[in-house]
Amino acid sequence: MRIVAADVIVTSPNRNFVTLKITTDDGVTGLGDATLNGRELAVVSYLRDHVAPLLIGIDAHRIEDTWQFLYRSAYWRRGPVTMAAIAAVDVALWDIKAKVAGMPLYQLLGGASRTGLLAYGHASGKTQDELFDSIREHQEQGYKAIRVQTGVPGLKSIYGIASNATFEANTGTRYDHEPAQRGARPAEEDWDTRSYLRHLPTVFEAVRHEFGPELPLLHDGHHRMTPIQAAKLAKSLEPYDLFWLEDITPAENQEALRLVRQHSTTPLAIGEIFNTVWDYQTIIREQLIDYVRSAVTHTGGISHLKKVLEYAAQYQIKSGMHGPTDISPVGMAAAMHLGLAIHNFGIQEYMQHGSRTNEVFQQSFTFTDGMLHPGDNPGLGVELDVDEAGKYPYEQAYLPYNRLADGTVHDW
Ligand code: KDG
Ligand code: MG
Repeated sequence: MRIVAADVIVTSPNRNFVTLKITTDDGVTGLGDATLNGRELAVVSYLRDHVAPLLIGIDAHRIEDTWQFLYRSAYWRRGPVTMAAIAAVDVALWDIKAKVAGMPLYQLLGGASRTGLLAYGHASGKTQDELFDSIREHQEQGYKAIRVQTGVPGLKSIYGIASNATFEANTGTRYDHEPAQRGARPAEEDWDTRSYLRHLPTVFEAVRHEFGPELPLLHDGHHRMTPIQAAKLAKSLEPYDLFWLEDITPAENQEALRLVRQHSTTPLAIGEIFNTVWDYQTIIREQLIDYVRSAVTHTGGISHLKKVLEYAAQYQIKSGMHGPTDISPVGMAAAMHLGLAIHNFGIQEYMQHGSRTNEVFQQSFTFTDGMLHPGDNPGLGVELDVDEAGKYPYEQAYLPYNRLADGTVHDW
């Protein structure tokens, strides 16, 4: 079964997505997500100009060999662009193999280890009232675990707070459709770590008081603290029993988490911007984290992320795969098949895509009573409507960034 075509499809229904579609000589097609938020076209070029021509004629069943060929023959290893491109090829080939086998992909990964995947959604509010409303709204949608992000007094706009969210009247869904705002330049936000560190514990105290001790609560620090500030934050949130505290320091410095561990038992999650097992070497071996945040889309696909998660499993570290709206439905389905099959699944992030995205990508995965399931269609269970995708050309969009009061550019 030889590959005869590898097409890169860019579409922007509610936001930009890059999808690789591989076709074999017997007409089977497979999809892979290659969306790199804010840098989408770099991956498009990598795939179109350098990878697609190499795929023609390859045996589509040789997934591991194709992975190793793309990773090693390039000479230039790792990095988000390379690993997103390899991920798209890998996932598309798994999709094809599972379709040919007539099975949902999770069956080829070892079969189901559970009946469904616990998902968490994003609640947020500038004020306490808005935050409480948002938590209730998520509970009404079925979410059994909730990420809490809050405004900070004195700061005008903060990433991940509801001003970015859009309410879709036709579906009744609120979704964060463009944290990467469309436009020629990134939006500028403000930041003050000391105010944030003072304010956040008061918010979690109020949330626990209102919603009780059972509800799993998560929080994302978006890489903004120094190691000692991160340690202080983890310690101050300990009484509120978080499910996890995410990205408390910039990800490059793995050793930073040693200091945090010395001061707190708050569980830690990191890795949404990591792309290989090497990025996890210290923090897995030294047990400095509790959850691996990598997405299939950004970590070399199912083949590589499965290896990372098997390594993590030896240290009782679980998965917490990245699942914002910039992971396409193809990438989300891949995460669900992998999450259903592995033993050390922890939780899956799930923000809901907008209705135009759902028309472009027809999906068989389900979200019921707070649990995700990839469905039982052969393959990934996602198909791309190419005509529908063609209605929405690429639009330049960037994630916002932040500056301190004196104008200094701060960590993401
Ligand atoms: O593309 C980056 C965003 O998706 C990211 O900022 C979202 O931090 C995020 C999360 O945890 O979903
Ligand atoms: Mg995050």
